[in-house]
Amino acid sequence: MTIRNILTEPNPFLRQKSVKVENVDDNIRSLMDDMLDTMYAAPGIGLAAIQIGVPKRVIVIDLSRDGEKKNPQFFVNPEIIINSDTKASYEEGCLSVPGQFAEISRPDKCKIKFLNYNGDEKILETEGLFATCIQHEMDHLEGILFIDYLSKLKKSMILKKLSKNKKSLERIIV
Ligand code: GNR
Ligand code: NI
Repeated sequence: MTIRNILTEPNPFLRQKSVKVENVDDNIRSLMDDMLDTMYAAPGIGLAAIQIGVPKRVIVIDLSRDGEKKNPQFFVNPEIIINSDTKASYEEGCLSVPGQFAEISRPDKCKIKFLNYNGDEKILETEGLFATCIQHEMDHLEGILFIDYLSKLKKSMILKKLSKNKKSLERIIV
């Protein structure tokens, strides 16, 4: 179990499409363990493998609150079966877009099919924050970030801030 470095925008890696996992083996389970540690350390409620530089269709999510029992959930090759027509909007953030938040509207319920930690096929109906989070993570598998849903102006303002922060960080490190 290792805490890995999280890639941040702008980084062309984050725009890559992740590939399907052929077999949920010990290598994939080890990746999921590292992702969970990385997500808890950040801290965040979800993480896609591409965020630690691995372009595979793997997601971890834990929506348990502080002080509650941890509830890690693993999703390999997730597919949306049905999205609701009704939308809900949540203030989203992303570990790959640090310090930036915006209201994003998405279907408020979605039914997904995926493989779990053991490679068993599961179907799950999600709503509320869970539905938002799984859709946010599934976007990462396609190289999409929540800022892509914003107006050109808002998006460019965020990207400008991120580049500025990255440059000042580099100055501190160098
Ligand atoms: O930690 C996270 N919080 C969050 C809040 C609202 C909507 C989505 C998220 S996911 C984010 C972690 C992350 O970047 N996952 O890719
Ligand atoms: Ni994210």
